[in-house]
Amino acid sequence: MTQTNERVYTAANAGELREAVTRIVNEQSVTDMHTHLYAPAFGELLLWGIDEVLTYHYLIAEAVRASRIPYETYWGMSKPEQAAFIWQTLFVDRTPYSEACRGVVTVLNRLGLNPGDGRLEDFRAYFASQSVEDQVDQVFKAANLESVVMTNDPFDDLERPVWEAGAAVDPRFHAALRIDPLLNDWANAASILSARGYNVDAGFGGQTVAEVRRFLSEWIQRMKARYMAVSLPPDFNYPDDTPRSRVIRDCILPTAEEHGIPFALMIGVKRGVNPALKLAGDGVGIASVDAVERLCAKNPSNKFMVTMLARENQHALCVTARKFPNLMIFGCWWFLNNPVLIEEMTRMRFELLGSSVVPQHSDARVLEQVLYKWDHSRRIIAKVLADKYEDLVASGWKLSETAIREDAERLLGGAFWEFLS
Ligand code: FIX
Ligand code: ZN
Repeated sequence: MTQTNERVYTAANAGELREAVTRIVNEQSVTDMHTHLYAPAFGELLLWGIDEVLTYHYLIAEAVRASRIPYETYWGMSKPEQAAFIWQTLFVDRTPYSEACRGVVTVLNRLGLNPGDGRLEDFRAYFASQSVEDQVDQVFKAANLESVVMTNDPFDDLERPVWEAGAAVDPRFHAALRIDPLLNDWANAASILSARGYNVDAGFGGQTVAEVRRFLSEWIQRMKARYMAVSLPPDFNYPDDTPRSRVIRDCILPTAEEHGIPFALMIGVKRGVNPALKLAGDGVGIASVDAVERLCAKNPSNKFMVTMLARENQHALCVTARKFPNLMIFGCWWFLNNPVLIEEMTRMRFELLGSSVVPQHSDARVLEQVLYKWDHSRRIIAKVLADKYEDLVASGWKLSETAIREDAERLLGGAFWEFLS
């Protein structure tokens, strides 16, 4: 749509496009549709500050690898000692150009601290002078974030009581009902539900299906969950004769449809490849996109959001999204969240799906990480978009600033909200 007097780009002024796209993408606020952040009402579950930034599990893996210290030595340290060890190993003894390290540098820079010459004690002093509420406001503003979606686990004993107490949750933090135990550890989940008063048994006898659906419905309503989500191993298959398929078919899909919410599947994580690294010890495996195709084909009244962890799965996943309007693909998950792979995936998705994709989520676990994750990703999204626009105007199209704004809005949040609505 073109408005009068607005800037229009054609082959003649294509040289000015890149600057305009960068500006517009930077001005566009973001809905971050998958994070591990919590609203301040969740107290200590909301991680923030330099020691948390430095002890991110991505950095733990890099520091233990670089230093070759025994795992027990690392885990035997206090959190401040771990943070100081990682700072020394990855930022003082080495040049911090890995993506996770560069992320810390960007965070410090965006907070007005001096990553190059600064000392850890200076950074700590800055964070000690902030209140968590002010820090949330400041970080949301600096990252140009409109809202984030949390990962909310009704099986977590720290999180559950906060919901049950009816805590007032900052409206910038939306909920997502995360249900990994139901799908990845059914026998255990069934016994937890049974202990909590649901008439559930691991053999699917009696009221099990209705009771699991009651559990899901209660939590969707209590959290006002925007979607249900699970992470799955590379051997995820659907349908098959496992309890996982049964729970998906009989419990999750009908409940998701009843509440009009999507089911998000994050496929391809090999949990605990190196258990000694704890949260940092998960790996990746190539999965089957056929299972996603079958889910979408057999359940046209359900909405699915899918991200896959293996680079090798990305092309087939894009093709599947072209076939199924009830599938939204999202984000460059975890080990894919590096510039080389974000650029490759974003380019492929734009070429195969236009703006019908959620190109990125942050997966931030620590508040300040949204500063780097969005800063780095916006830069790549703008770069790829400018490339596509340059090709388009060279082919004869007239591109208005309004059209660029509409694309940026869709890519940084609109496509997600539209898919939910
Ligand atoms: O399962 C997930 O949501 C993953 O994103 C996490 O478990 C993972 O540890 C992570 O933080 C990746 O970025
Ligand atoms: Zn995650």
